[in-house]
Amino acid sequence: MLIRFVTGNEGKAREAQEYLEGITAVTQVEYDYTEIQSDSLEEIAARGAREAYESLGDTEPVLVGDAGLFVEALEGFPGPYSAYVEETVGVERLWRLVSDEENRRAQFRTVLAFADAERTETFEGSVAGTIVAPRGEGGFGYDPIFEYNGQTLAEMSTEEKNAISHRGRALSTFAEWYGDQH
Ligand code: ITT
Repeated sequence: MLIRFVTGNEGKAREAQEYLEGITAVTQVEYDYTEIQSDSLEEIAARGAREAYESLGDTEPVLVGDAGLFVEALEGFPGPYSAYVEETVGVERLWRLVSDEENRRAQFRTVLAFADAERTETFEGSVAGTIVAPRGEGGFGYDPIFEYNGQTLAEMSTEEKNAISHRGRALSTFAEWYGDQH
């Protein structure tokens, strides 16, 4: 059995393999699927997975992931636009925008979409935290401004971050479902 993980990032395919050990093999495939404009990660990932499955030749199932940071006071912004906002607005300016707000709660969310010949299914993982002034040198993206239990994700070791990771939680939920099917 084999699942094709659609990503430009080899590390993500390796991480998926760790969660699916003993259930299925995972290979990385690069495919530039259409990212539809939507405020729903589920819809973006599901459409991407369906398109990838049909374009790559309908053999092994595919898995597509989409993630983002959802700030409560900003109605979920930057959400699905997180990569674009990181490149344009930047993390420091996003912090300044949120610093004026009383409610600084935010969630990181990952949605994984699975597609095969019969179905498209989505699986979610999330972690709740608080937006703070940037601290820490580790991690990537919004990690320096996302605080969980008194530490920003950029102040945590890789092991500490992985233990609470939204991506890891989505992968566990998927692995449990996929394991039950086989
Ligand atoms: P793919 O090749 O897998 O599509 P991507 O860069 O589109 O990678 P994601 O969908 O996983 O990445 O995440 C979108 C953006 O959300 C990413 O560029 C970061 O800005 C942010 N992000 C996601 N997960 C994060 C995390 O754990 N810590 C900090 N920022 C994160």
